[in-house]
Amino acid sequence: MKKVLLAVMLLSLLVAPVFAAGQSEGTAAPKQVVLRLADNQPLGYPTVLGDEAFARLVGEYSNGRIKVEVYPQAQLADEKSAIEQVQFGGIDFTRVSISPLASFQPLLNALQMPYLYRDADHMWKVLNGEIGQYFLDSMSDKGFVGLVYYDSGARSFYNTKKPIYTVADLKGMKIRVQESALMMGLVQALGAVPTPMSYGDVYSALQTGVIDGAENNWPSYDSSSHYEVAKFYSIDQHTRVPEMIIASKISMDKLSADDQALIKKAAKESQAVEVAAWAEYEKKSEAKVRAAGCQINTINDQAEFAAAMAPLYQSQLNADQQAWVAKIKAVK
Ligand code: GTR
Repeated sequence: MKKVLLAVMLLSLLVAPVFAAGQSEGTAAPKQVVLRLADNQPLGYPTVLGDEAFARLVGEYSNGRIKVEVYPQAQLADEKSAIEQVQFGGIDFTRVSISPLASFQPLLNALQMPYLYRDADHMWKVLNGEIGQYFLDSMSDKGFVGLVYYDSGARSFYNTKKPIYTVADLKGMKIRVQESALMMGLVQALGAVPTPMSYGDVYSALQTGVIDGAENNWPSYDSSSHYEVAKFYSIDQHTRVPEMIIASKISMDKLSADDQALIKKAAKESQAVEVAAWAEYEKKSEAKVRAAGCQINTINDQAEFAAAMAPLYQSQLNADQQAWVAKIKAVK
């Protein structure tokens, strides 16, 4: 018994300094936990507003005991390395596009196939229903905890050269894609040349002609200032790629079950803030780039684009993912 007591005392001496931060000596004040969240979008961007709502709610539900610090604008890391660091517990949370996340959990590709959703309502029914929850839960096999989906609208092509009306117009164009095999395949299927590149490098690559174009939603086209150097935006809305906040499983496992639950609840509740901000920002961004003189055209024959990309449903997906796609399409 004495030995056990001694061991416990020794252990507490060793461990005490680690947990001492934020706890004044002699009081029973609970120790403060500080967790970091990385986002590659700037302050004021809808996802960052969502992150901040999440942080606020975590603070509220834990009576200030858990503090989530939001680091926007890729201050902590670019998107891919933020995911890697979350996997290793170096960063506690990150808000990312599920495109690069699918390199870590390929199942996610089933959620972001070209022209998969009939419209935004269909996507939200899927994401906020049982299917979406299954995919969030699937992240735990890979060292993550999937917390919530955020809106990211629909992505379209833009470039420095000319308006795109048909698939043939894209032929041979060098198009930057996210670091994702599916996105590479998508651009290849249209006869263009995919160039995977981190988001932060795209502006100068467009400016110097290393690439001819890229693809993204209105808010990113605006906030990245890509519209300044790539003036032709052609609305084909080839894909809706949701975004997700993931937590590090290593960080979450250090917390009590109650704390994990309050974090999950706060993340889910922050979705409403992001989605509302998204709707507003999308309109503002479109108006801003139009006013800045960008040449914007709508691609009338989206079916031509969809047909060119249809083989990806076979070539990029295994049987399991294909079965999920069928379930997603069946959601009414
Ligand atoms: C944006 C997304 C970013 C990043 C970027 C990209 O829509 O919010 O996280 O994935 O696209 O194209 O790299």
